[in-house]
Amino acid sequence: MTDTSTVPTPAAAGPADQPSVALTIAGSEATGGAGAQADLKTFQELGVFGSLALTCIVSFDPSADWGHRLFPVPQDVLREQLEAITAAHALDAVKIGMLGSPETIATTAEVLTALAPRHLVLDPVLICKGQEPGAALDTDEALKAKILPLATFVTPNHFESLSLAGMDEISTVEDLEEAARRIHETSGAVVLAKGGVRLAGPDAVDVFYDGTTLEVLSEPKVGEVPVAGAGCTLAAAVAAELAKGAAPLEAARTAKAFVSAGIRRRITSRAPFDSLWQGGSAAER
Ligand code: PXL
Repeated sequence: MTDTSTVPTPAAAGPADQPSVALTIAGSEATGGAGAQADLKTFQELGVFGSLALTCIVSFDPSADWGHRLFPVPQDVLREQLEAITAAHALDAVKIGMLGSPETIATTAEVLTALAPRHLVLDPVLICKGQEPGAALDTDEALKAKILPLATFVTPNHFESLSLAGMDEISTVEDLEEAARRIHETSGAVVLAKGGVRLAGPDAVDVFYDGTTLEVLSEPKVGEVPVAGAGCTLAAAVAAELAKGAAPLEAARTAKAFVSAGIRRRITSRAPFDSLWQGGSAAER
């Protein structure tokens, strides 16, 4: 028999030792590159306890140019998930990814209005490849009308910035700064507008604007092709950092570095796109 009398008893884990808790309201992307899978992996890597309310299930179609097949989660099932999560946890931050339909947006907006989380990070996923354009337009309008006003932090990509800022072109850093200003003015949220690989030049440039501070965040581009999961991971990393108590600009900087490492360590697959790896940052340490 092993003598355990000399083994110190570990201190009981008290509330002070607990990780911060974040929720993502997002869709599943089955291959694991984007969506809820990316969000939960990001929360875990950044030391935050993650919970998930699933909105839809996306299965790419390998025989149709990897277009999206989207199966929505029924509204009562989404509502039940949110009921369970909010009953169990005091949430330090909420991240919103793909909602996918005006109905899901309405349900989510209703629950979040009542919850009023301190940090609500919105990745305004406007267009999903393979979605019927008419339906996508309705979804975009609903997102702008019902979710954007609730957001405290929003992370639009190039296409989403054009739409949210009402601009025809964003081709320079100055354009992206203008977009960030406009989106802040209409939403009141802190904005991290992503240039990604869409702006010419050697660097992937994002613009942070909180109504006072305007900062251009820059990291060397890793290739010129977008990597799956970068947008989801960036917003999830911002939410994780805010949940831990970081200031918004600090959260944006940490998230950008986390995404850049994940892109450097991306994985290839038989799909025609690479996927960010959330373990990249830890692997480079
Ligand atoms: O990257 C945007 C995104 C978000 N959420 C889900 C997705 C995708 C893109 O494929 O499938 C579920």
